[in-house]
Amino acid sequence: MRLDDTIAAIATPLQPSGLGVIRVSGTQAVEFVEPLFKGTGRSLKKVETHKLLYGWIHDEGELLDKVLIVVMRAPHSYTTEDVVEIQCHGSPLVLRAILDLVLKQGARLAEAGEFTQRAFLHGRLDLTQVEAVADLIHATSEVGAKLAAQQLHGKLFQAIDAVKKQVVSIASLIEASIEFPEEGLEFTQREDCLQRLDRARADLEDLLSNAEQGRRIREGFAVALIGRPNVGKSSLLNTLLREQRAIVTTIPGTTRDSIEESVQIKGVAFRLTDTAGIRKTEDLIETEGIRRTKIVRDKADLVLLILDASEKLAEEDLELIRDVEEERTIVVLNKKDRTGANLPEWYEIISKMESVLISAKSGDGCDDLESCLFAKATQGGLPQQDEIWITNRRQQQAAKHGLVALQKAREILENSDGEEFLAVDLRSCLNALGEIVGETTPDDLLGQIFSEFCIGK
Ligand SMILES: Nc1nc2c(ncn2[C@@H]2O[C@H](COP(=O)(O)OP(=O)(O)OP(=O)(O)O)[C@@H](O)[C@H]2O)c(=O)[nH]1
Ligand SMILES: [Mg+2]
Repeated sequence: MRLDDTIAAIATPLQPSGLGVIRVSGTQAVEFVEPLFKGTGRSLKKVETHKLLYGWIHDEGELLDKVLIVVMRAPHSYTTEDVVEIQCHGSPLVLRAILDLVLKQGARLAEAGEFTQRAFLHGRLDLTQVEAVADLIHATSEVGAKLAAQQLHGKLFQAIDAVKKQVVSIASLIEASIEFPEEGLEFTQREDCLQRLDRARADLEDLLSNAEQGRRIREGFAVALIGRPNVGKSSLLNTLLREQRAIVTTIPGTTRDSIEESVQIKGVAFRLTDTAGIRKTEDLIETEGIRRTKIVRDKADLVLLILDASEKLAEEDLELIRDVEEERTIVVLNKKDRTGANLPEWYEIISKMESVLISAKSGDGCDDLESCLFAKATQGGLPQQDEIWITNRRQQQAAKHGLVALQKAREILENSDGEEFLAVDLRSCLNALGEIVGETTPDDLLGQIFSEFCIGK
């Protein structure tokens, strides 16, 4: 991708809104916007950096919109290049017209994530911060957004950098001893190296210990709503979403395909999936639906097993009860309104499992169910203030590789065996850590990360 030209894009959504922003970045940013702007003050080329200017954007004299313009001169901008941002009214037509004028002046339409990519390539953001930008934009929960903000602030970069520095210090001790092999590693040096290795290992293990939970917080906990037909799965989905999202009818087998929607409970995101009711059927579409249900159930972080408390247990219910894994399941006893708020007579069968009596129809008991979901999801911990967690698989995988390399290095050092290979393991650890922050990340992976950004970011 080129770095030497000037790029432009609309940075806000194309929907009627109060404000819209067009962003221009590159050495000719000011030059391209200057002829389009009529302000009260001096020419854009001479104005102070970071100062808001009021005026009009015009197309050869014809007024397009009243705007505020800010020039941010290199290197004090998001991309570290000269940046001009035009704040106009959030009209999709006006935004497109202004962007077209900037492009006509010679700017190139930016690709998805290209502003952020420039910030990364110019060293203003490391790769964890780049990912944090995307995470913050797409965050679906308060806790997820807070973790992304910590990462954007550079906390994960600092944590990884600290481990890297320790590994570098060990590597230089070892490399010195390789240069003078007749001297070898002295006892005190070996002890020193071992201590440093253990500290680096502990720090990395610490970071990794919350990674799975961090990923669930970022993505939202996957919750599968399962049960036999007609127990009220779709009704429950709608009640938890506070929206009539799924079709509900009295006919068993209403839901054929899985439906996924996100909901936030006490600041944590849950991805609820309503599924086709499980039963024996000859119907081809329903059979496929049931096959999908089982996949959703097996992949879910948490399962809501829904039973109709107003009826006797059916063979399908018993089969489902037998199949569930207790630690990730909450049994939902639905249709409380029909039982006079009494537990069903068969309650004994599920009494050892966590259960909540609710009415999906009236919403009665759904607060308790939400609390139960929240408690179960956060058993694995919640980030404390200022705490930094790894939140994506890419970072997690690389950190694991780093840890394995450190463990190998430790074994070699401990057994005083094959010290010539120590440097190899330490370098492979540094390589893995470098991948997390973007120093040694392969180009295709970088390309993939930026392609997932929106245009204008
Ligand atoms: N009285 C009462 N009826 C309910 C309750 N929840 C659901 N129902 C009714 O039960 C019937 C089935 O509800 P659904 O939500 O479609 O059930 P489902 O489990 O999604 O069914 P399938 O999609 O066929 O698997 C509908 O008539 C609902 O109105 C409840 O809490 N109380
Ligand atoms: Mg349904």
